[in-house]
Amino acid sequence: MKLGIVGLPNVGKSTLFNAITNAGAESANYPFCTIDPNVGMVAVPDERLDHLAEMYQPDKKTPAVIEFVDIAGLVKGASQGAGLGNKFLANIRETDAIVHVVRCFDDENIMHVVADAGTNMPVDPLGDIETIDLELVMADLEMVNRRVEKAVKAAKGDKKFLHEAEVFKALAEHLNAGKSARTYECEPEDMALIATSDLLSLKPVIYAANTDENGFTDLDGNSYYQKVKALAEREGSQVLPICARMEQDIAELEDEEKEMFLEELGVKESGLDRLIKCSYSLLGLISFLTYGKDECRAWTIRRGTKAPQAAGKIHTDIERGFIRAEVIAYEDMMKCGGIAAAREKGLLRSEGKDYVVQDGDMIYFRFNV
Ligand SMILES: Nc1nc2c(ncn2[C@@H]2O[C@H](COP(=O)(O)OP(=O)(O)O)[C@@H](O)[C@H]2O)c(=O)[nH]1
Ligand SMILES: [Mg+2]
Repeated sequence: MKLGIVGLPNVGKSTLFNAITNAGAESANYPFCTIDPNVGMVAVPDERLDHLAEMYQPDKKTPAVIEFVDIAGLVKGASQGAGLGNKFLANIRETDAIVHVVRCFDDENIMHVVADAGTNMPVDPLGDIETIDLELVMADLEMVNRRVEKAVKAAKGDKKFLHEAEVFKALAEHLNAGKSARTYECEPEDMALIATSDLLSLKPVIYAANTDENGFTDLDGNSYYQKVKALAEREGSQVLPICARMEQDIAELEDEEKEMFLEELGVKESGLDRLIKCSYSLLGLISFLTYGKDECRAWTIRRGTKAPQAAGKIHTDIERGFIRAEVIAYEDMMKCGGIAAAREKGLLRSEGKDYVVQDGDMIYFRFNV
């Protein structure tokens, strides 16, 4: 799973990205790393996994991970090739969702750049969002127009392509009005067809409103943040206040120091942890857990995945030779105070190949190959 961090220059993308990769580097037992300077992996925080690891003291504890990409180079005109233009857009195309960092802080020492690098503009979160969105929409429009042309041509040989041409023509009109594919409304079958086209403006978005320390402690009084929040509500997107600079500091702390620091701030989780969790659920992802002396691990699946396919995440042999899944819900295990106690109460279930795996299921797969 891959998330692209996008936004105008100087809004705090790299600061946030550095916080993410720093946090990753600290976690033991997993090759978190900066894969290349712009790609980093981070563990999905999961108290359930932490607790299982405390119970089992396994040789290895492996969290679920998400990949983040710091995508630089987007300015006004990128879809026409300004900045890093097309290279940047290609990078976004490869992601599953977008974290759109929006500048919600004042600082006269840091230029607010919209188009060309030499001009400082007043801070304007909604204007920034519109600028970025419009570039994505313009890039999409070009793609959709090409798709219409192709479908029209194909329809000459086979009438079934007429419908496809109509669907994309209607979408092109929507984009042409400067609106994101995300907000386009149509029949589910048509949307499924549109979804095959890998559009940038169709990707789910989280707005990360980057405030400064003061703005972060008084969000109600932070008019920049309030504007972004209202916009996110209107378009049904997620919004998360974050102070990238502070996150960078937090990410450098040891676990214990981190807890103390957060306590002082009066928050339970760092903004980064919230961002990761929010991204995870935005993508429709859940985790199931495997446990034992050698390894405790969280595995990522899409909501709705059935037991054999979940097993296939561990190994294709387990999917192929799937017999059954022995499942305890983590919550049940906790209520009983342990696995043995949960089993005695009959809470360890034997599930077959049609079982839809739930978030927090602790699973032992029986298989035969
Ligand atoms: N005052 C202030 N400066 C910030 C904040 N977040 C980032 N910056 C600064 O803004 C500048 C640009 O940040 P950077 O992360 O490189 O932006 P990018 O171009 O979006 O990657 C850097 O000097 C950061 O230290 C913040 O919350 N408050
Ligand atoms: Mg940067």
